[in-house]
Amino acid sequence: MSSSVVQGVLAGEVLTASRLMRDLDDGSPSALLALKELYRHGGRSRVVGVTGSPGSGKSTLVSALVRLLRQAGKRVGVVAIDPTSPFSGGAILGDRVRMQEHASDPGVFIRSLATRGHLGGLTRSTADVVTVLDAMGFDVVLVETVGVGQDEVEIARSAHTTVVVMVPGLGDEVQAIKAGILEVADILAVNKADRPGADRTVRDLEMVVPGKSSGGWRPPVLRTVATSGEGIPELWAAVEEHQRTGTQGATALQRERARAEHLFLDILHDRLGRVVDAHLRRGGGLEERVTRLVERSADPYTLAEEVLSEIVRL
Ligand SMILES: Nc1nc2c(ncn2[C@@H]2O[C@H](COP(=O)(O)OP(=O)(O)O)[C@@H](O)[C@H]2O)c(=O)[nH]1
Ligand SMILES: [Mg+2]
Repeated sequence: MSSSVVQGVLAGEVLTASRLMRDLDDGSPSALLALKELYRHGGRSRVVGVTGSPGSGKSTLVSALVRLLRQAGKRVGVVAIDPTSPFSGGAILGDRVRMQEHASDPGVFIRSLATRGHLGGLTRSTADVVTVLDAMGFDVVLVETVGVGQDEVEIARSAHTTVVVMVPGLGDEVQAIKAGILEVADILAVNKADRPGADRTVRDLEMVVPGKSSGGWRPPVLRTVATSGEGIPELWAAVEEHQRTGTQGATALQRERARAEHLFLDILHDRLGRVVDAHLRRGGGLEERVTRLVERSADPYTLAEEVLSEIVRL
């Protein structure tokens, strides 16, 4: 089963890929086997993260980028992550509507992920979907995430280039600094630049973006109007410029190493966590240990060491 799935994904079969993504979500062992093989066929897609507050226009911007890339003959995968979807279904539906013009285009693959109800965490599911899209041969994979919370920052870190989307006049720049989102920005897009206050926001952001990195890159602050497509070619030119800067010297390799290390450690920590959970469930030692903690007849540090030594002995 797994090898026909692998062949199908490598051949770019949409149905095979969709089924594999669903099976991965369900934790299917044969899907994992296929993923293991697919990873080794990947590494060619350029992964671009698009992150920012809800309503800042990320989906519209992604859709405009898809249009531009399709005109240039590129095949594009899109991963849209939205925290509100499991409750209403509305946000993902909204994204689908915004991206509807691409829905029947065979050169575009759109996958929506909900942030809740996922096994193994959002970062992992996203990474798995990106691995599949990469193996399918998409030139570019755009990952849309809401720029709040640790998971989203982690996802931004796993992209080759991360675009942070802001809007004029909301004091967003201050919030961005607080949330640490500027640290992950390779490019800042002040979207809704058709609204008042865009100049001011661009100026404010230019004052707070970090200086040049060791690779010689300083995040540019660009204005976009995602609804009209204004500034979108310039935005993509900046993405390409960032990737070119990265490919001179060591920075591209450093980024690739950081992405690989990040994914590897994430999987390892996840697996170790599962080993610990399974051990506690099997041994039934959890309840009893909690009782001792509450009674203060034991401390959590010693009990954690005890559990680890039990696992290592196995
Ligand atoms: N005026 C204006 N509205 C925009 C622009 N980009 C997006 N919007 C609107 O902002 C709303 C939210 O956009 P959406 O792409 O769903 O934002 P997301 O939540 O960040 O994905 C929609 O009504 C869009 O039509 C823009 O550049 N200018
Ligand atoms: Mg959206």
